[in-house]
Amino acid sequence: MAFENVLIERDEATAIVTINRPKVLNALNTPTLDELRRTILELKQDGEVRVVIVTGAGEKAFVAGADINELAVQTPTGGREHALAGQHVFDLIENMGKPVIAAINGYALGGGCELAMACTLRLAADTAKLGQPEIALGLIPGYAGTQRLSRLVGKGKAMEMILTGTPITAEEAQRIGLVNRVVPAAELMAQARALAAQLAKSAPIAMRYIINAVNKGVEMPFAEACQYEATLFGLVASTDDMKEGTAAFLAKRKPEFRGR
Ligand code: CO8
Repeated sequence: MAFENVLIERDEATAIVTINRPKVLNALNTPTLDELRRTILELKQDGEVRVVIVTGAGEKAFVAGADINELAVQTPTGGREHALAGQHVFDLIENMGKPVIAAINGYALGGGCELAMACTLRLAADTAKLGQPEIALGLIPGYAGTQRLSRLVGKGKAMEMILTGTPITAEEAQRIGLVNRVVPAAELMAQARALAAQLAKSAPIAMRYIINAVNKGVEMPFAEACQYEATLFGLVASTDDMKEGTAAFLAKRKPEFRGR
């Protein structure tokens, strides 16, 4: 697959997806969102790909938000459709069943912060800035930012970030749980690739169930979520990977998981 605004690179079992509109700080316009949607669907189906990294082209931005040129001329019905279309793409990322690492190499604002939050894990360069500045445009977040941010950092901090629109540093983002790790900017991609390579060695079906159990479980009552976890636990016990993992432990050797 070759796209204009989304680049895809393969590094063994890792796929690196780069949002590539550096002249506008990788702002997400409609064609870019659609390319991202098609990329995620393709990588989800690709059995060779076990982990995905999402990053932005250039050194300045991960993604500086939805494309404001499009927002400036949107209609009420168009705005709703646009928001739903973006939410759909981000849902695909959150639930693709493989770990998706956001390598946040600079500004992650508005739709960019929402994209990072849809990813499974977030690594930020120490130079990155994250925020939901929509309020300054007379807007509100539309790609599920009000929901994912409050789930990640709690209602109070989410309210503050969205109401003030003031971006926060990577360090502050780590402190409040918005990113998992902060690394020196020059090391960001190497560290993201190393984390991806580590995850790529894990049992793919178990990783899929973990992502599913956490994502679905946080939306359920606790007791129901535990039942759901137990069902997935039963299912994972049917895999060759479970047999391999436990046998390898007992034989004091490294497991080789095949995703079966
Ligand atoms: N959309 C379009 N163009 C952008 C965007 C954007 N989000 N961000 C930056 N650009 C463009 C600039 O216009 C500029 O273009 P040009 O060179 O032609 O003047 C170029 O990128 C470089 O940007 P700056 O010159 O502004 O760079 P600075 O280093 O001075 O500033 C900032 C960097 C602080 C990141 C600044 O560019 C900025 O504030 N950008 C906008 C950030 C923002 O408000 N993002 C939120 C957008 S709204 C959103 O994401 C809503 C998501 C949900 C939508 C739901 C569907 C309707």
